[in-house]
Amino acid sequence: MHFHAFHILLLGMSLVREYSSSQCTCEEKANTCTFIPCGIPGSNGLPGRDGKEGPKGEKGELGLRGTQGLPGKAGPSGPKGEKGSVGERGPTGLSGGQVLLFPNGMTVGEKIFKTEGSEGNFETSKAACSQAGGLLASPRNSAENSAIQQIAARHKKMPFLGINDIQTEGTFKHLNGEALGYSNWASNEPNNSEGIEDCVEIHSSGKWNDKSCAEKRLIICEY
Ligand code: MAN
Ligand code: CA
Ligand code: CA
Repeated sequence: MHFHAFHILLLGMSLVREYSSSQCTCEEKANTCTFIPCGIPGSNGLPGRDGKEGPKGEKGELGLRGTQGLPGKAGPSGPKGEKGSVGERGPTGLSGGQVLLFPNGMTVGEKIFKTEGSEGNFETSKAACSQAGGLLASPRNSAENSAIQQIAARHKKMPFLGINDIQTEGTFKHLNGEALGYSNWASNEPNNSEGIEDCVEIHSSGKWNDKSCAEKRLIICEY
C-alpha cells in the first residue's frame, strides 16, 4: 500500500510540473510558480512597432525682450470737435470809441462826427472836410443832429451844415444833391434874410437858421 501511495504522489508532482511549465512563465506566474524552476530563456523576439508620439514638451523659458521698434507714422487727424459753449461776457468796451473821440467827436450808428476846433466859411469848411476824407456834417435824423449840437456846445461855437440852397433858392439839399428827408428849422426859418442866405447854421438849441455862406463857422465833419 505504501509503495502504491508513493507512486501516486510522484505522478501528481509530475503532472503539476508538466502543467506549470506549459502554462506559466517565471515573470507572469511568479506567485503561482514559486516552486517551479524556470527553463532556459529562448531567443529574443523581433522588436515591437514604434510607440505613439509622446506628449508635447513643456513650454521653454521666456526669451529676453527685444529692443523697441521705431514709432509708426502719425495717423490721420480726427473729425472736428463740437463747438464749445459761449464764454463769459467781457468787460465793457469803449462804446464805439466815444472815450477817444471826446470832446471833439461823437459816433452815431456807423457815422463819426468830428471837429478839429478850427473855423471856416462854407467853401473852406467843405474843402477841409473833403481833404480829411469826409464831408461837412449833414444830419439825416435827430440823433445825428443832436451829436452835431453837442460837439458845437463843447466848443461854444456854431457850425455850418452840409446843406444849402445855392442851386435853387428856397430848395435846400445835402451836398450830394439829396433832398432833405429830415429838417430842424428854427421858427420862421429859412427866411433868406436880405436875399443872401443860402447856407445853414445850427444854433446851440439844435435849431437851424439859413445864413450867409460867407460867415465863418466851426468846422465839423462826418466820416
Ligand atoms: C435874424 C433872423 C435870421 C437871420 C439873421 C441874420 O436872426 O432874421 O433869420 O438869418 O438875423 O443875421
Ligand atoms: Ca437862400
Ligand atoms: Ca435866416
